[in-house]
Order: sequence, then structure tokens, then C-alpha cells
Amino acid sequence: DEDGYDLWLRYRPLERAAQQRIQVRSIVLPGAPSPTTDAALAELNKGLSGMTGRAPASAARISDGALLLATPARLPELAAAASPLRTELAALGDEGYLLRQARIQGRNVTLIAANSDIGLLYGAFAWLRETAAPAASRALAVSSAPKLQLRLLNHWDNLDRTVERGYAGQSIWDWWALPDIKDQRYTDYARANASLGINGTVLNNVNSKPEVLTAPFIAKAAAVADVLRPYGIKVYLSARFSTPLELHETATADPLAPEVQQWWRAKADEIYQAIPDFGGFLVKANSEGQPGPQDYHRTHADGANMLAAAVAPHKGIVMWRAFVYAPKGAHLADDRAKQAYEEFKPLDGKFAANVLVQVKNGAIDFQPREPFHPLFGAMPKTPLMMEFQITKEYLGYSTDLAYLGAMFEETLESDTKAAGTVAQTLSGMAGVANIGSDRNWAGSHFDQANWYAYGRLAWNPQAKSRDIAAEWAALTFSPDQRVAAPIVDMLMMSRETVVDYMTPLGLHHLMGTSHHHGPAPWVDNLERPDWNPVYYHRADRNGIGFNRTATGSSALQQYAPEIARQYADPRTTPEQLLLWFHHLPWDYAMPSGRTLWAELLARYDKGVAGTKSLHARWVVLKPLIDARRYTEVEQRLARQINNAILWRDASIAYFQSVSGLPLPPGVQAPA
Ligand code: GCW
Repeated sequence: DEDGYDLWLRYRPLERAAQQRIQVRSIVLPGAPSPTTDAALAELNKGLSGMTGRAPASAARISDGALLLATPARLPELAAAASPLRTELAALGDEGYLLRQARIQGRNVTLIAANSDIGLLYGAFAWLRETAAPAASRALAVSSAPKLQLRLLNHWDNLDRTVERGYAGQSIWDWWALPDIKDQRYTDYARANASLGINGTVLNNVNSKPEVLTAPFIAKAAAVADVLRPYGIKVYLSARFSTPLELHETATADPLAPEVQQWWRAKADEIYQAIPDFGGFLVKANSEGQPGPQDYHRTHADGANMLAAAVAPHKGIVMWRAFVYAPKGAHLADDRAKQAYEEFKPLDGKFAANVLVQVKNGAIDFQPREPFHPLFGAMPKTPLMMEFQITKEYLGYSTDLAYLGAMFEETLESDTKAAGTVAQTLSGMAGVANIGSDRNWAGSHFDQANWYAYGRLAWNPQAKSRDIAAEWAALTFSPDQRVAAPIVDMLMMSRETVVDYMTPLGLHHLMGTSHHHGPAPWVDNLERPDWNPVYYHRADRNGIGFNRTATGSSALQQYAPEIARQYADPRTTPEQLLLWFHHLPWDYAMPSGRTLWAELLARYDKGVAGTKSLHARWVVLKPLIDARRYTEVEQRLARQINNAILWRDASIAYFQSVSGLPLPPGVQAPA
């Protein structure tokens, strides 16, 4: 059916010519099956029956036309000194795989080879992907291993099934029904994630509750872990720092107090009893009112290391978030963008070996465009994780089309001028999930692409977002280039379109208060100055933008000297970040020859034009798309045009009221 539930794992019938190329007569798995190989075989059966109309039989012996799944342990030939695949396989690690047409035991087979059963599962998904959306007449020769060890989803899911910043219905975790009732959706969730190589998931919101770590919830998390385990996905939990105190089991939450350390050790032991491969904790501390070690005049390192010691005997990890900003104090008058660097940079080298610091892509908060976070490249002694937001809190929810693959790629390939690209500074990646219990999982069909792109980039942070978009479009809609190619174009233009109609030229944080949807650049009366949009755009009669150079907040100094020098001058600052770093007069001359004011207006217009173009490109695809998905997408694209017009008109009207400048000839003042 066409409701989107099957995501990119649709396995629709292939055209006859493509079917004939497959020629799989049997499936062979030497050695004893495991829950993971069972999952791989089930997926291959599902995929092949869908695509070719019949599932080949499982066979014990290798014969011509076999699809052979093998590890060196299962098939000693692969480990033999004479095997041409031996070295290649050895380089692929625990999770990598290779796909090949090979001659084994004198038979012509299609080989999926790996060093572990998880590698075989990943290889099976990769082979199905290649088969469903074949790259033009290429010989099967794939060899792939993940570049990052930790590839996680972070659910901001609450125990009452609401989801913070979730736009796809309720949480998929039905805490009431668990542990006894395990929804089939958990298995399909595991399949979808394993198909991308995602190998961990934090089940609950970083704004966490003490109850999460009580026995009943540990049992529920254990039930989810049991479902996910065969798919190579570990379960993690967000831990509230004050849990023992709030449960009245200690008199303090001070990380240096022996009773607190003892409590966490015992808690870790209890969790590992129930979930032997539990991944560890994610912690939001001393940020937005969450408790943390600073409440006891201890550092982030003191807090993280205390938890790290509790999970270390079990090989667990702690992911400690760097998204911090003070509720009160000096930073408000100055620049909130600076706080994470100021708190964390001095702690480089002070974290235990099993602690990772998890840093948002930018220093403010998941804006449509931010420069990369200055902590990347600045903490050489600390493993860092990237935190991307897949759910579109600031980019139009699940209504507006914005392909985040392009945005993720832009951050990952940014040069830190200190330690290579941002991608090269990473030990792991976390994506704040956009998944909910909506039938199509993500709230809209196109938002599935953001989950997909995140997963593929976590596997290979150097991958190209356009290639990923092409894969997704072919798998999700159709490999027919009349369909896939225009969808790729829509995806690739969508994010810049959103930037243009919401926050062009480096503007940021202008969204409506608390819900963060729609424009509110005029708001200046919130209890905290750094929540007000006026704090960020700083528009007045003379100009607009946030001066982060030495004559302003000096946030620019947190970057490597080469970047700091380049961006100190507006003329050598990338245009797309101009007003992030500079406050400029309205008549500042832009490279286009327009004044800044005229350029701003042109960008808003371009954004609106972009939404009309997205809609128009979709409408012509109508004859080629199933009716249900066509309509569901069309309605959102039409709505997006109106969202863009609202953004443009409200922003221009407000900025005009501040600048006092006339609109250019031909532009009507909004009614
Ligand atoms: O941007 C803010 C979001 C909060 C979120 C916080 C965070 C989970 O508006 O909803 O809380 O970021 O990342 O901790």
C-alpha cells in the first residue's frame, strides 16, 4: 500500500529486464543461524518476493545462482590464505561488508560477505538497495565499512508518549503496554534503522525524568532492547542528573559524594542485569533548567566521569551534551553563542576515556543555517559526537519540505582549519529523531528522506547528500528517472529555499516564541533576553546583524585563527553567514551590487519563488505518483507557499518599521 509505512523498504515489483538480471536461485547460509542471520534471511525473502514475485528456497549446499551469506567463521574458504577476498574482508572490521559476484567451491554465486552476522545483515540490506535501485549496468563490487563507531538516534520522547519537538504523532514507545506487549512497529523500526547502519538509540527525552531509571521502566527498556538486539541496535537512556536525590535514595546529587557514586554504580549494575549490552547514558546537565554538577560547584567533567565510572565495568559510555546556556548571568548581555566553548574547551583532557561530548552542529540551536560549532576541532583530547536535529523544530515542522541532507553535508564538510573537516573530528553521530506513530512515521513522506540521509551520513560522513537523495528517491518513489530525477532536484533546492524565506544572509532565531514555528522578529519582551529574536537580529535605524567580531561579542575568536581572520571582515565572510558575524548598515554594498536592504528583500522573494517552484515541480509528476502520496505531498507544498509568504511579508514589514526605508519600486507593502 502507498501510505508510506514501508519507508524506503518497499520492494516493489521490478521491470522484467531488471528481474532477469537478478538470477538468485537459492539462498545459502553456511553454519548455524542466529537471530541476526534470521533477520537477514527474512529481509532477503521479503525483498525478493516483492521485487520478483517469488522467494528463492534456502539451501544447504552452494550451487550456481546461490545468494551466499558468509563470514570467515561460517565459510573457512574466506579465511584461507589463497582467498582473494581475505585481505579485503580483514579491512572491513566488525560491521563492514562486501558484495561480489564470485566463484566459490566451483560455483558462480552472489556473495554477501562480512566478519560478523551484523555485517551480513548490513550487507543484505545493501544488496537489496542495489537491487531495488540498480546503478546503471555496474558490476556488483561493493565494499563498505562505517567510518564512525557510534551512529545513534536520540528520541526526545516522554514517558506519557508526547514527543518534544515531534511532528509525527505520539511516541512510538508504548510505555503503558510494555514490557509484555511489543508492537510490530518496533521490529519495523529496527529494520529501517539497520538498513541505514544505525546501531544505537536513546529511548527517552534529554529532558529526562527520575522514573526512567526505576525498575518498571528498566524492564520496559529491556523489552525494547530485546527486539532491537538482532538488528545490531543498542539501547541507551537519557539520565537525569539528580535522579537519586529525587527518588529520595540519596541526600544529594553531588557527583563527588560517595553515596551518590555508590548509587549510580548499583544502578548501572541493575540496568546491565536486565540489558547486558546496554549502551550507556546521555545527559543534558546545567542547561535550560536541568540539574547538573554545577549545582554543587563541580564541573561537567566531574559529573560525566562519575557516571562513566559506574558504566565502565560494563563497557558502557556516557554522552555528555555541550548544549548549555546559563539561565542568568553575564552571557545574556554578551553572547549566548559563546557559552559551550567557554565551559567545555578548558575541560579538554579531563574527561574519562568512556565519555564523549555531544555537540550540536551550531552554537545557537538547530537553525536553518549556522556556522559549524567552534568546539569541533578545539578539543583534540576528547572524543566528540555530532548532534544533528532530524525533526524540523525550526524548519517548518513536518509541513514544509526541507531536505536536511544538504544541511548536514554543509556542516560535515566545513574545514575547521585546526583538525581537518568537521567530519574528521567526530567519533560518533546522534540525530534527534523525527519518528512518531503516524502511519508514515515522520509526519510527511519527504521527511522520511531526512531520517534516511542522517543514517547514511552517520555511516559515511563524507557521503554526498545528492547521491543519498538519489538513492532515497529511487527506493521510496521509483527508480524511473522521470520520477526520481525531479524529486532529487526538489530535495536539493528545498533547504536553501527555507533559509531564504525564514532567515537569509545569516539571520537566525527569529521564530515564534516557544513553538518556534513562523516569524516573530519583533518579540522583545520575554523573561530572558536571549530568547528574544531582537537579541539576535539587532536591527535598528542604522543596520542589522549580530556583531561577533572583536568590536562586538568576539565569539569569532573561538574559531581557528585562519577562520577568525577571514570572517573578521564582512567582505571575506561568506555571504550566507554575513549577519551571523556582522552588524552592517542597511546601505552596505553587497556583491550583487544591491544594498543590504534590497538584497534582503530579494532573498525573501527568492524563498517564496522557491516554494512555488517546488509545488510546480511536484504537480507535473501527478501522473507518475500514486494518488495518496501525491495528494499528501501536494497539500503540504501548497501550505508551504503560504508559510513562505507569511515569513516574507511579516519579516519585511517588521524590518521596514525599524529601518524606515522604502520598499523598492514595484513591491507592494503587505496589507
Ligand atoms: O532548542 C532547544 C529545544 C528544546 C530542547 C533543547 C535541547 C530537549 O527548543 O526543546 O530540549 O533545545 O536540545 O536540549
